[in-house]
Amino acid sequence: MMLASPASNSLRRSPLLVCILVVLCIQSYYLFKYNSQATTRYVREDYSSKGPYAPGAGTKVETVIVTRTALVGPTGTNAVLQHINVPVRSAPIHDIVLAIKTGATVIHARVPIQLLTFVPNFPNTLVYSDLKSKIGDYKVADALARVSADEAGSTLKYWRKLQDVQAQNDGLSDSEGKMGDLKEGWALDKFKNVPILIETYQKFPDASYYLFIDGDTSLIASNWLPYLIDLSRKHDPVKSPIYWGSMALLNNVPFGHGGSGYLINQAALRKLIPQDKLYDETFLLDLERNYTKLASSSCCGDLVLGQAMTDRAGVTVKHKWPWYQGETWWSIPYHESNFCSAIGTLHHVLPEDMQEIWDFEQHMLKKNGMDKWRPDGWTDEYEGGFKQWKFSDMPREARSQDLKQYKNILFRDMFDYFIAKKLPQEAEKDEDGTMTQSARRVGWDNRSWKETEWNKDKIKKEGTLDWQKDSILNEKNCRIACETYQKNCIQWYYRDGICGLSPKLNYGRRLRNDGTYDEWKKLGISGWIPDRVEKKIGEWRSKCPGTVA
Ligand SMILES: *[C@@H]1O[C@H](CO)[C@@H](O)[C@H](O)[C@H]1NC(C)=O
Ligand SMILES: CC(=O)N[C@H]1CO[C@H](CO)[C@@H](O)[C@@H]1O
Repeated sequence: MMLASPASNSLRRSPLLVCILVVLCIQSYYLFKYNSQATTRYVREDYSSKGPYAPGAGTKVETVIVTRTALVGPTGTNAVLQHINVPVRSAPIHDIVLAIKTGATVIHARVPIQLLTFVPNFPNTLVYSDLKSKIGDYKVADALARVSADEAGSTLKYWRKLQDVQAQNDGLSDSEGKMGDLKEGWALDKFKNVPILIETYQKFPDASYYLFIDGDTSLIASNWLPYLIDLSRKHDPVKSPIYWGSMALLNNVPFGHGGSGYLINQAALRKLIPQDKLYDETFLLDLERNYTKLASSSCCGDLVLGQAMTDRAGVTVKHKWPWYQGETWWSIPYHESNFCSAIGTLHHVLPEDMQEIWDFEQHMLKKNGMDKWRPDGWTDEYEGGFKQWKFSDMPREARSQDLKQYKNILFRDMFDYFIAKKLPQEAEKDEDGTMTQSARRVGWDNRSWKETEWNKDKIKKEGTLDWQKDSILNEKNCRIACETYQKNCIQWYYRDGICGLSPKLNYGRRLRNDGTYDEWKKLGISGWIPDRVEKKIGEWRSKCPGTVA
């Protein structure tokens, strides 16, 4: 007797059904196979071995195909690893080399998010740390590899320690991602800037521009192409030297602040390192030794670089704030002086801020209708980097294009996107029930103290007025100082004996404390005067281009 299920019975009876099932099986096999390969494919240059500018590389670009495999569930659904949205990317800029400086103890906390957000817009990017390593497919160079030990002195102890730790698996980071002693890491940092400059120039001697930033610097990537086109029209990058940044001054040495980023063009680099000396190791060693020696008795590497540019190249940094600036969205003092300006760089950017800034850029590109913008004369070959878009030799169309049509992303936009809705809006009652003009936040630092800070020492100065003396006594007096005695004050901050008053708008952030309300109060209270804030923002906004007053 044969036991047969109804299904196998019907199968036997219907060869057509069998046939259909077999076809379906084969089809789903191929579907599965196809889906598990190459859902997303992208091509990028292997800049770290031989960039398109490297000697001998010619115009041929070495490429690495990165294939990302999607996980395919048994039902054929792509479960994870898919891009949720196709990112909006502005044009990649190949003719600028981006050099990121970081350190082994912070690299994993900072650099990966840079690589995932704005870095792909700068295909020729080099990452420098104090320990050779990799992040994904990106090579990380050791910026100290060429530093002269006899000039650097005892600080290099820590560098050797890092290498021992790496070699012996001695715990560069613990399971919570905390790493080493930051202070020691900082001591090495000042030796890096000049060697990074030398190596970056050697790797890409034909680039028009070199932009140097830190691991906690963010760029508004899309603003950079129109910026560099405009700059190149005014100053030929191979003939007219440029060293631009946010100028700082220490011991009378002017220099571009490192975290804010500084831009150097080829003409300026040639003045520091003549072209015929580019591979002259004796010359380069001499140069490096001179500035390593200077670094060992100096505070910071960006200052040493400023000194080298001034002394040897005869090029002094030009102050180009706020395009280059040292704050992030919540620490920027928004004011008439920056509100309508385009943003080039942001600094002290926490990893989570970096993601938000990237989201903000994508939002603005779409909002401004600039997501598909390309300069006149741009072709697919430039897009892929197969043909070099040289700023020193741009297509004629780009030279005469009206760039005023381009809508840059402004500080105003950042204020609107991040802050406008978050600011406390409602003026509050005082402890004794009287209405005040201020909205407050307890345990919050809005950084008003960065503008005018009244404290115990400052009120001792001759000519201090009574309201200024009183302002440091308590929160109420500080608030009244802002509301009543300073017409241009729009926000205040009070903490034990410190009263900060500011005519600029700063959002700030929560102060860290796990304690009680009273302890929060000790940490500080921030107040804004909503009516004045609204009025001021309105005034600043009316001055932005395209704004009807
Ligand atoms: C290094 O310093 C020495 C002594 O001041 C100077 O003669 C030499 O030209 C410098 N070399 C470079 C490459 O800066
Ligand atoms: C987080 C932060 O920036 N805190 C600052 C608060 O204000 C005091 C001065 O009043 C600064 O010393 C802190 O650094």
